[in-house]
Amino acid sequence: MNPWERLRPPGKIEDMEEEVFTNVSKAAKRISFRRNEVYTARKRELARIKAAHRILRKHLNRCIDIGKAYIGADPFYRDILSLFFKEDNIISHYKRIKGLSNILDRLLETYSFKISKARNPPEMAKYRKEALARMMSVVKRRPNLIQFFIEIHRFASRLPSISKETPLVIVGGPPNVGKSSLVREISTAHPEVAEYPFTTKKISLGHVTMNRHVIQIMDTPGLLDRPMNERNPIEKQAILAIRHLADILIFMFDPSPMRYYPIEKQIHILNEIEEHFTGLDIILVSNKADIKEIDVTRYIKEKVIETSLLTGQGLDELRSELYVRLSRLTKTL
Ligand SMILES: Nc1nc2c(ncn2[C@@H]2O[C@H](COP(=O)(O)OP(=O)(O)OP(=O)(O)O)[C@@H](O)[C@H]2O)c(=O)[nH]1
Ligand SMILES: [Mg+2]
Repeated sequence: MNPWERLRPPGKIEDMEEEVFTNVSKAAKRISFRRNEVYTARKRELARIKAAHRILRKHLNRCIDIGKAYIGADPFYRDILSLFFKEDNIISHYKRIKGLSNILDRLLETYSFKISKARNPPEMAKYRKEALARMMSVVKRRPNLIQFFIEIHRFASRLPSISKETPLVIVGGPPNVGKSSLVREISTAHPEVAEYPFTTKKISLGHVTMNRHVIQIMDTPGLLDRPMNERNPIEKQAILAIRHLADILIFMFDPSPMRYYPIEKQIHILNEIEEHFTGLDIILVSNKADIKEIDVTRYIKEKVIETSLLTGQGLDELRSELYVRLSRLTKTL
């Protein structure tokens, strides 16, 4: 499960300000005249500051929930987030938001007390204005802090929702080999496909039903032929997905004249993955059989399935191979 998918982001400061303003006046209007002017004024002023507090607290609570979700998230999600946001920042910003919430609570308490003790309506109005200004400035003085949580939410809530109970197959390999095309072809997902490399910048998840069992299949950004520690955050998403989630990796080659890398480099990427993830179950696929120029099997001892997403060649073989491998997993079928 993606712990952010059901969370709402905090509003932008301007929107919060507007929401506070409308709710403050609504809250006062809801209180009709009772007993006498002083009594009514007091009730209205208290309602106003409570409304402001409630709205601001709601938005800060959303930030807190986003931070809490990070702290409790599965390591996969935490690692993916740390590629784009510094872990220390997430934690320290989370703590600062909690601090601000306490300040807001204290302001409400202090001014509720002042308003209840004030003797006349002008004095109450003065305290209410002061309270609203101070409450608003708690958030207005920290626009970057709120913005940080808006951005984390924007990124995190769009990450795929992964089930730990269902088998997960990752489709990986060099750029432009047809990873997204395969995921589109065999699963419910519709990742973007284009004739140029580096089209996929984010992981995405689809589902495939096989003999009434649902499995997850993940598209990943292309991997470059370079050492693990030189990979950029886009590629690292693929690596993290393999590390944390992969039950099986479908590694694809491009033997066509349009290949981004010569075959030796494509194999080198595979070797690096194998070295890094010993024991990982890998299905090798040589795609674009319809325009193949190179026979990958000449370079590799292991079984390689030849597929074409244009003609459908090899897809049934790939499906049955996948099923056989999945049947060996304990968590599955
Ligand atoms: N002829 C032929 N073209 C294919 C085949 N599979 C994919 N393509 C084409 O190859 C290009 C790249 O396909 P993608 O599915 O975007 O490749 P990718 O591996 O996801 O690429 P990145 O996300 O950029 O790493 C597209 O123009 C596809 O239409 C195939 O089997 N045969
Ligand atoms: Mg792609």
